[in-house]
Amino acid sequence: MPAAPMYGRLPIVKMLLTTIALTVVISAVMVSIDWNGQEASTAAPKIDDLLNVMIVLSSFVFSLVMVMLFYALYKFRAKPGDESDGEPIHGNTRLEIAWTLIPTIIVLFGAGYSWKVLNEIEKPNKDHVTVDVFSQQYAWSFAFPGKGYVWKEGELHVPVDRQIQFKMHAQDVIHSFWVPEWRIKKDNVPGITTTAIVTPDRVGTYQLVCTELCGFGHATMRAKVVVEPEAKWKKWVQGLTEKTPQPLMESVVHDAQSNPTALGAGGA
Ligand SMILES: [Cu+2]
Repeated sequence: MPAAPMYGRLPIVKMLLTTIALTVVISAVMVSIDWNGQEASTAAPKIDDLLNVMIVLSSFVFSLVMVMLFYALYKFRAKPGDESDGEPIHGNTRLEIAWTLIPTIIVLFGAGYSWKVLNEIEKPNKDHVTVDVFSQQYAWSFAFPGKGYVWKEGELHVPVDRQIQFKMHAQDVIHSFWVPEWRIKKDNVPGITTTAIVTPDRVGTYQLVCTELCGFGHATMRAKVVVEPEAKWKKWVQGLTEKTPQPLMESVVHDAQSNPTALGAGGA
């Protein structure tokens, strides 16, 4: 190693083993924590796996930095009575190559893996149900275009094990659609249609949360979500009598005109 002679050779093997041991301990603790709660869509386990892999990689980087930091603090500490300045060090080519190459590999791996997961979870299915989502300060409402645009405010029902394509229409400011158990989050942007693709795979009652700070009432901008067997869902939709109000229908038409090919699932 072309460092100044006083530093001698670094105990690379020992440092690496310590780093790996620390990575194992930190990863075990961090992965054992249930960060995201119940999984209730086909996307959820894939997203949680991705998160766990990123936690392990982050634990490795953190451990490596900590081991090198504490080694340097201990090994190169000033001797008692030493008032001199530290030696000027020019650089270390091998170290610089390592700290460029390792993060590059980790980031590229993360990007590739995320791309793969995103492709899988956003793959459109021909046999899907379309639901229009309307967001405005501070309420959610829903329309079912396949069922004559019947409309419901504050409560969303969807069939289990069917792909749902949510077409989002913000009426005023940017809101964001999030059902934590489904994991998927999608911005609702005034003037364009954004799409979220979700396949709920667990029957139950959940909560839709606005996850974009949208004004004073943001924290209360919630809606009830019910995932139920398809026959039950069909009955619920048939029971809806209200048609989508005109201003909301206009936003559907307007969004489609200003954005003729609705943004794909990969959009905003
Ligand atoms: Cu909102």
